[in-house]
Amino acid sequence: MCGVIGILGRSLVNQPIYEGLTVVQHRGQDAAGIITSDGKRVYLRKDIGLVRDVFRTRHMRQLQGNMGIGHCRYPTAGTSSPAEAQPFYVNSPFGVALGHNGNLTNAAELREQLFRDDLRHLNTTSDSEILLNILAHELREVLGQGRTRLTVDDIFRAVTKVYQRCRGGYAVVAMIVGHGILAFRDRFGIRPLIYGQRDTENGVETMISSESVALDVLDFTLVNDIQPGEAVFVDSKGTVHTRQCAENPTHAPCIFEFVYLARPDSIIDGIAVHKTRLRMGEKLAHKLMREWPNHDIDVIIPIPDTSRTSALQMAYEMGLKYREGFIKNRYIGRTFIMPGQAERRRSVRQKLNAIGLEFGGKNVLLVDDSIVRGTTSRQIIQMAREAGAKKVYFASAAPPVRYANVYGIDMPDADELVAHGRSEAEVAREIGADKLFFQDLKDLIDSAREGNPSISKFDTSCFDASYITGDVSEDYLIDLRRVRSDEAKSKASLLDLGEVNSYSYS
Ligand code: PIN
Repeated sequence: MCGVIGILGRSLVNQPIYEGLTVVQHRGQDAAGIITSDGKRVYLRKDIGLVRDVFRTRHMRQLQGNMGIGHCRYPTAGTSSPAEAQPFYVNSPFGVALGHNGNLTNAAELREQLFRDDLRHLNTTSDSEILLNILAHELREVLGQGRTRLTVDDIFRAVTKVYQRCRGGYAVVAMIVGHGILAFRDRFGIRPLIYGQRDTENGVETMISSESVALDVLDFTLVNDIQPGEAVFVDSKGTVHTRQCAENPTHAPCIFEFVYLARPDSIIDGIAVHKTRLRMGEKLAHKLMREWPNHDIDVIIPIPDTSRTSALQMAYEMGLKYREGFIKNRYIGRTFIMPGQAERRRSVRQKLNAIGLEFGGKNVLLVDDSIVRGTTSRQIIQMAREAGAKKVYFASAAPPVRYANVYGIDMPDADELVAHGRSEAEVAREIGADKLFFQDLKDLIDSAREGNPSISKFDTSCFDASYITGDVSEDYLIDLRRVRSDEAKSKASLLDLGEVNSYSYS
């Protein structure tokens, strides 16, 4: 997953883009980049690392101009190297830069097309480079011969072509030098994208962001979510143009944003993430009480951080004590987004420590937002036992994650998911829980939908294998496995040591 920011301002945008990126940093901590333009030149800084480490004062000084886009990245496909950091830039037509969050499901076919038909060479494994080159190609096509400026119509026609060619889940910010900032979101609206405005003494500024929380923090007022298949273009004078550019747009946002990815203080497609997590806790509590009316749970303990909201509401509904029993070392990265099983295993112990007196002699219900690989869950249950718990029960605020995600979440391959091919009882055994409760998928969907009843569908593919784009074949998943396995990633990063990227065409 990744975070994107775009700003068309009335003064330098380097600082607000930087600040916006720090707010969406939870979406990707592997690499960061900002590209700005003063209408004549572009200025780009990107590298591996956290936003605060990638940008130094000397870089910020060079990022001149009133428009720009920024990106923070975790590699969902491809490798981790400076060359794969976003935004990407091509110099024709005009100079176009692009960053995105998501994953293309027809990337292989598009690569071939770009090389054979559009005569464009790609030099990385990133889908962003594909999207950028397709956008640039289509902008060139709509422009035709002899014209030297794009009209708003041209830009929207080019986006229409991009939608016709690119399948999958993607939320894109782009900058067309001398023209403005462009943002668009796949026709299912799988990945989130939102925009807002603020007044300054020099006029109105517009900001695009993966999540509304960045608008809040930078004092922008939310205008709207970019609708599935919609494109928003902010011209260099600051006027906002919007148009529906896709055929048959259907809204099916990714439900995992609400489970774990998004910050709780964000509102996505009109749904407050925090409230969704409260409702998830409420519904899970009711399920547990239905299935186990005479439970002997003494205390509910969240596994920090995301699960706290649901765990608190569970405790409230069940009339039980809620206690913080695990203390997190906040100076360590999130387990979910650290490549490599060995590192993952080591990091859990460094990351969490149990407060013995909350566990001693008690039957505890541990609550987490989800169970993915099950490795952390297993170790945490073990920690609870070592801290003296009598019985360790476990509740997952999400249903069992059983299938790969192909729309931009760095979910492991299905074989690495503990619930893949296993019943709930088998998962309980695998992770060592005395009892295990999963959220029902219907309850998860209702938890989100109650926030905006006009959304009738969500992408729930990692729970039920129903891939909303309808083009995910077994062959595609096998190919994905090859790219995503930990082994593939570690091999790729070895190849990248020289920071040289190449892509060969058969
Ligand atoms: C962790 C959020 N959350 C914790 C991510 C662990 C699955 N894992 C998904 C649970 S935090 S495992 O709140 O951001 O710290 O099933 O793969 O072991």
